[in-house]
Amino acid sequence: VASARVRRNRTIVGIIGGVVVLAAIIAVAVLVLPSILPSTPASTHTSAAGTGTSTPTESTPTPTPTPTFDKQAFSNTDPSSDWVIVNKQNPLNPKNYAPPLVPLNLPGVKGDMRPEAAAALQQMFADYKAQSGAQLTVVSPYRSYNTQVSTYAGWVSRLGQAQADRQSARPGFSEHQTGLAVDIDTAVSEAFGQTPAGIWLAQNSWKYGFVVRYQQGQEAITGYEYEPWHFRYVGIPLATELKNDGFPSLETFFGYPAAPNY
Ligand code: DAL
Ligand code: ZN
Repeated sequence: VASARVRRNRTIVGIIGGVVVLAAIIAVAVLVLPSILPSTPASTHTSAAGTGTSTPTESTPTPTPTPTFDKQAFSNTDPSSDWVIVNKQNPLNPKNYAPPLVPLNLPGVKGDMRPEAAAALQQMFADYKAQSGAQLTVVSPYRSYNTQVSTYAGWVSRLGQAQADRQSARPGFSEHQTGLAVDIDTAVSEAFGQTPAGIWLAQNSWKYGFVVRYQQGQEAITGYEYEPWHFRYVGIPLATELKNDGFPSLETFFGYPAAPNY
C-alpha cells in the first residue's frame, strides 16, 4: 500500500511538473517573443501602391521612411533636380529640357550624362573592374528629346505601340532626357538581372547613388516592365534610404500616384 501511495504521489508530482513547464513555455511565447520578433509598424505613409493594382500583403510589409530623412530637400518637379520624378504622368517640364552634360570618360564609350551622374558612374565602373576584373558597358546614357523621338519610334515599329509603351518612354517622358539615367551592359534583356554584372549592380549601385528604377512587379506603379539594366542617379542619401527601407520605386517613396498610363 505504501509503495502504491509513493507511486501515486510521484505521478501527481510528474503531472504538476509537466503543467508548470507547459505554462512556462506558453508564458514565454506570449510575453517575450513578440518583443523579440520584428514587428510590422503601422504605416503613416501614403503609398502609391494603394492606388495601383497591387495590394500590400503580410509578406510584403509597407516600407516606412526613416523619420529623420527630409523628403522635401530637393524638388521632384524641377528637371535639373537629382530627385525629379519623370513618368507617364509627369513629363519633363519643359518637354524639350536639355540638362548640363559632360562626356563620359569610360573606355570605348561615347555619350554624356549630368556631371554628378557621370562621376558616380565612372567610380562604379572602376570599382566593378577592380573587384571582378570585368568591364561594364554603357549602352545608352543621355538621350535628347529628338533622340527619344527616334528611339521610341523604332520600338513602336518593331513591337507596336502597346508593347513599346511598356518599355520605351515617349519623347519628353524619358528619364534619359534628364541626363541622370543610363542603360548598362550589352544584354538589354531581363536576363541581365541574373548575370554577375546585373546582380552586382542591383546590390551595389546604391552606394554610388543609383537605383534600379524599374523593378520587377512594379509596372502598375512605374509604367514600365522590369528593366534591370536601367539605372537612375538620385544621389547617395536617397539611394541609401530607398535601399535601407525597401522602397521599390520613387513613386512609392514620395507618395506619387501610380503612373501605369499616359
Ligand atoms: N526605357 C525607359 C522607360 C525609357 O525609355 O526611358
Ligand atoms: Zn533606360
